[in-house]
Amino acid sequence: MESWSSRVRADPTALVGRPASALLELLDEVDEAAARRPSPLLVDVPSDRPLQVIGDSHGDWPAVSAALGFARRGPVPDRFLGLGDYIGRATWSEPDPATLPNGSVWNAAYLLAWNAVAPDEVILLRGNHEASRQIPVPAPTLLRELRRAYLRTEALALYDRLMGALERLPLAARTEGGVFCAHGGIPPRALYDASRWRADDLALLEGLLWSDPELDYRDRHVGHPYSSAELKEFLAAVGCRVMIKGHAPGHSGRAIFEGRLLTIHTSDLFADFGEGGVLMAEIPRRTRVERAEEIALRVWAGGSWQPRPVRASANGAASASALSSLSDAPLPEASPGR
Ligand SMILES: [Mn+2]
Repeated sequence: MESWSSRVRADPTALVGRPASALLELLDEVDEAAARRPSPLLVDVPSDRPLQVIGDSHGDWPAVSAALGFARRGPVPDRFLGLGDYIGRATWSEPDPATLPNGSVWNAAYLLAWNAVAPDEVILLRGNHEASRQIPVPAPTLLRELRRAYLRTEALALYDRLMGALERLPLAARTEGGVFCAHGGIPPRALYDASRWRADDLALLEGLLWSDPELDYRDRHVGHPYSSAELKEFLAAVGCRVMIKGHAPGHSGRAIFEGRLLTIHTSDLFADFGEGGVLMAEIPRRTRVERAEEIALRVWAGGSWQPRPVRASANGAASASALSSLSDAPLPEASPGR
């Protein structure tokens, strides 16, 4: 019989309605593939092909499968990179809302299956939600989604296996052309030198996975604001000139910090933030990228990916509405669906 990993690659919902043994079989294949290859914290990505990048997807597997389908449309697939936060629907309703669609489970299974068979072409970084057992996030939903999708008695074991697979993912990537990719921010200054990075360093996790540019900073209980000057200094230390990230959505789709920092989100949850839309970014096949405006943005509209130029705002502030409902920030009373 065809493996579960190949069935899920063809259709992320292949697991829907199937017993837990199907997901476990898939995770066995994912674990075996991971055991066969090195697991660096910082991945070096060749710039011999375009790199298609997605931001926070939070269970929006229709957007993610459309993005990966675009990256793999040609005979030689573009490389593809996920900036983390594949899980967690952040519905904020308690205890188990009927609207919770289990999307985190199918999204994570789909991406892990692709990463297992094509690790050099489908690169997945960790987001703060993938590190939520090291640094907790408020109201995470993966366990609740698993309890809806499977028998309650099976959910904890599945949660442990799925989180275990996600916790192996690298923390950051660096393209040959000089684009640094991470979920949220930059490490503390003592860790600008990536040879000092250690897997169990919580300060490293906090900096890369939780921090926000000072323009979007709002206290999330963890993470630090970073300035344009600090970003510039860090990028020079790792041999890069531009950074692409997800996480704080206030400037999603817009370049800030003098064209050095681009934020994207790839989820219906964040379609109203920043410049708006479900976004994908193409880092061109180029040996030297100097500015975020050289990155090609696409927005999902009417069933296809439409080009949209990257706009730079010198140091413009995020809109008040964006700042008032940052994901993972302390929550306003009424924020349905976030
Ligand atoms: Mn995040």
